[in-house]
Amino acid sequence: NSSRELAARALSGGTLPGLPNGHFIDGAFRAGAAGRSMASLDPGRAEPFADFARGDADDVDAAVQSARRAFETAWRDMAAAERGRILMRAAGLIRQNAARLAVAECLDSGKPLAEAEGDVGGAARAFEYYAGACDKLQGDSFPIGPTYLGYSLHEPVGVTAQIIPWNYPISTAARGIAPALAAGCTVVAKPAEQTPFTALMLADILRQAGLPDGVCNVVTGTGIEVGAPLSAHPGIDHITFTGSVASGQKVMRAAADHVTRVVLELGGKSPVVVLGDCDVERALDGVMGAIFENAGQICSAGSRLIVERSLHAPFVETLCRRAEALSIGHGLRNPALGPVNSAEQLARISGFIDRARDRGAEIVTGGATTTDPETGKGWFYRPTIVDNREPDDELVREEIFGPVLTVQVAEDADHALALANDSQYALVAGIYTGDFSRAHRFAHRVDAGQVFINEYFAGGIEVPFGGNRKSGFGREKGLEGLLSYCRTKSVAARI
Ligand code: TXE
Repeated sequence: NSSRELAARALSGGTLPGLPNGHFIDGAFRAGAAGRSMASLDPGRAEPFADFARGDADDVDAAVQSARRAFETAWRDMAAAERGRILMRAAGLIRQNAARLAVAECLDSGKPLAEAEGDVGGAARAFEYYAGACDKLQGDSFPIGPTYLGYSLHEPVGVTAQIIPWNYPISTAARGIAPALAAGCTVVAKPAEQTPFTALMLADILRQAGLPDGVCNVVTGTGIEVGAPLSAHPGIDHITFTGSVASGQKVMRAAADHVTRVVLELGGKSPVVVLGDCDVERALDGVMGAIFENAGQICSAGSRLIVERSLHAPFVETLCRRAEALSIGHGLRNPALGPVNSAEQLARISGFIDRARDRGAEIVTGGATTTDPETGKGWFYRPTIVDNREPDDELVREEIFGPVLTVQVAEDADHALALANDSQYALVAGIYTGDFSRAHRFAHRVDAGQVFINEYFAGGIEVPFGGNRKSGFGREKGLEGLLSYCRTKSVAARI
């Protein structure tokens, strides 16, 4: 199919010709105020493949002003059905441009091509879902007596900032931009400096779909030079941030100065509980995907396996065999496991494992860096499993953000629940069991924003997503994600 052909060409040419270079402000690509640029690196080869604009506070300011103007003159008061038509056209254009978007995503992030294709499909779904929701944002009426009229309106909050990480660039952009636009808000998006291209391409697609100039702007550059001035800007009314706890805390502090609303989607250390009565094949597939998809660089990765003692030894042994059989290579060759995103991530993962080795950890498979077998290049880490970890071990407590699974042994379902809840994070949790009651008892008692039963990562744009504890707060996706971009105004009248 066309993305495979385009991938083959990008692989031999080392880049994808025609990638955008410039910020997208007020409906057009333009160089930054300071005219600087920086390079994006292909993680599969550890080499630069394209330049992009390196923005600063002046570019942020231009984008916020453009978004404010567009909010007041073009978007807030457009008929909701017309907003929906534009978003639906954008969904169609995302699908038409899926091959280019997937190859760009793959070069930028390193992820396997099939996963990038899945992310692009998910981005189109987000626009379809919220396109249909634009004209259903209805308020309430209130029973305050026969001589009164009381009702509420869902107004758009205004200009929103979207600060996006490098692990799911297009899907995180889409799941924030689509509901913001549907609610009648305008957008200034800042993709991660490691993965700037698909957000820019998405903004251009929205223009082609008929989005008025200035409604969706994208400023590229670093967290310090673009993200920080964006989150501190007095013209921003709402910030959606996805990234590390440390950067999320900085964003929240900056937002406090102007009492700006924030939604924070931070890290995770999510448990996958496997009980002795489960469908073992299903659980094996689920655990493999939970930790090795996107090389484990997923906020909701299932990085803590908690397995009942009766299953422990054979389950871990089969996992090891499967992990060792995963194909490794450049994302554009569509392996099972691609590189990690950066040299920094690779060093971080290696650091965790080297320290664990010094503590005498049982690294039952993996535990080493590697390279693309075809070229000897790239930032790769072997799929790694560390058995019999204690709850207070660094590997169990900290988000590693790589293909590293820890194993803890549970005596029974209650013990498994206690281990699952013993974390500073609470993003998602998974359970594999054949017992319906046990599954739902776990779902009620586990601390998580989303629970997966018998299929890890089940769900889609329809299902609210977000965390508790240090995983953040606020919910994206679903209708709750849409309401996050609205503020309620109630009206009471004596009649
Ligand atoms: O994240 P940052 P990093 C976790 C994961 C990873 C670690 C470090 O554990 O190993 O974070 O990754 C922008 N004001 N996650 O350092 O810095 C930045 O430019 C405003 C989990 O790359 O949080 C980028 O656009 N913005 C995670 C975005 O924040 C700032 C996804 C995320 O980068 C900023 C990524 C600032 N002061 C990493 N500093 C998840 N939840 O999925 C940086 N940024």
